Amino acid sequence: MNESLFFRSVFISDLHLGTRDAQSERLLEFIRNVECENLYLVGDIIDGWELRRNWRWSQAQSDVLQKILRKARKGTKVHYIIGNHDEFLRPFLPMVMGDNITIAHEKVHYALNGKRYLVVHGDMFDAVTMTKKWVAHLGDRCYLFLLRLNRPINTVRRWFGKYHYWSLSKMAKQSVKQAVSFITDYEEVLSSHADDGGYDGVICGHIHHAEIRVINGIEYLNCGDWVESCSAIIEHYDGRFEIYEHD
Ligand SMILES: [Mn+2]
Repeated sequence: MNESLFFRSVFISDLHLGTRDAQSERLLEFIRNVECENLYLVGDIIDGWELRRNWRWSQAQSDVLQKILRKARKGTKVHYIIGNHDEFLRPFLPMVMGDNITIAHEKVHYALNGKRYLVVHGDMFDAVTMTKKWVAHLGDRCYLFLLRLNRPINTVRRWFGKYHYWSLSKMAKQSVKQAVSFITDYEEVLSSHADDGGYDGVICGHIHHAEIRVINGIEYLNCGDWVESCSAIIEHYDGRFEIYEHD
């Protein structure tokens, strides 16, 4: 990718700079070739958790920051929204750095399509989603246990003349499946939060799963990440939103 790409807005999240997993080279390639009016950094940009444990900061990671600052100097509005891994910035918010850089908990994006989007990392809904995740783990262990119970249960059933095989574990699996739908829960919780705030949609990150879909009339857009998938949400000049995947 050598030619410049022009977008109205670019949304990226979960860069996790400061970790060895950060795809800084590929990110650098993307940032270098992209031109936009708005650059949203949707949380977990600098991984303060990891830096505290194990300092890993490469030249490419510095270059990423330098390229972002350079964009701001040349007129791109840079909106840094903090996530859970960059919560060390929390005491200083909201923060304005010069004309074009702001750091905040959340932002409102006024899109070309006339709609209003809440831009937020999304970690504050962990309490809700994590509880379900815990239930899911519990469910998984229960499932194995139930699987072992299947045979004795059916033996007992046969004693009572019921020959049709009935699977307790199969029934349990249905409910585990629901509990495991962590991503779906997350997506639903975030879009209903945006709905409550009167927004048309939400643009977020956090779960490293890029997505654009409509949930109960609310547009849900997730930037994905730059650790594994190297994806972004882009707003075109014709008002369309799209998932960008860096190859
Ligand atoms: Mn996060």
